[in-house]
Amino acid sequence: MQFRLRHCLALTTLALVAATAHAEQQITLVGQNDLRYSKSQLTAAPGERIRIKLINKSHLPASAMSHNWVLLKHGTDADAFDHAAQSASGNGYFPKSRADQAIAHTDMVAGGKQDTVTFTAPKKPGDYEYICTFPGHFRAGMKGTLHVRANP
Ligand SMILES: [Cu+2]
Repeated sequence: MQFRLRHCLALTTLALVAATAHAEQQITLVGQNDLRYSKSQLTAAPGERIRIKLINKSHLPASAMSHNWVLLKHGTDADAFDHAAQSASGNGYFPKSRADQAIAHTDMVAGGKQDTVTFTAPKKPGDYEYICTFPGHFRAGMKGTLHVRANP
C-alpha cells in the first residue's frame, strides 16, 4: 500500500513537471550582419514563462558583429540605457548600473555562438522594448517589442 501511494505521488509529480515545461514559450531569435533581429514583434501572456534563444549567425569577428538581447522594463529610456551600455565593454556592453531597468537579458554573443535566457513575462499588459546594446546596433534599428496581452 505504501509503495503504491509513493508510486502514485511520483507519477503526479512527473505530470506536473511535464505540464510546467509545456507552458513555457520557446522563441528563437537570429542576428546576422543586417543589425536586425529575425523577429521584431513577440507576444506573450501576462506572467508566461518565456525562453529566448539568441543565435548569432554572423561570420564576422566578435569585435565587429556581436549581439545581445535586452528586454527593458516599461518606461525605461532605451536611448539612455544604450548610451550607458557603450561604457560597459568590460561587461559585454551590459550596464550594471542600470541592471534594475532590464527584465531579462542574454550575454553578448559572438558569431557562430548562442545564448539562452528564461524569464517570466511581466504581469502587467503592455509593450516592452528589447534592444541590442552592441555599439551602434540599437541606433541602427536592432530592436523589437514584446507585446504582453491578456488575450493574445
Ligand atoms: Cu546587435
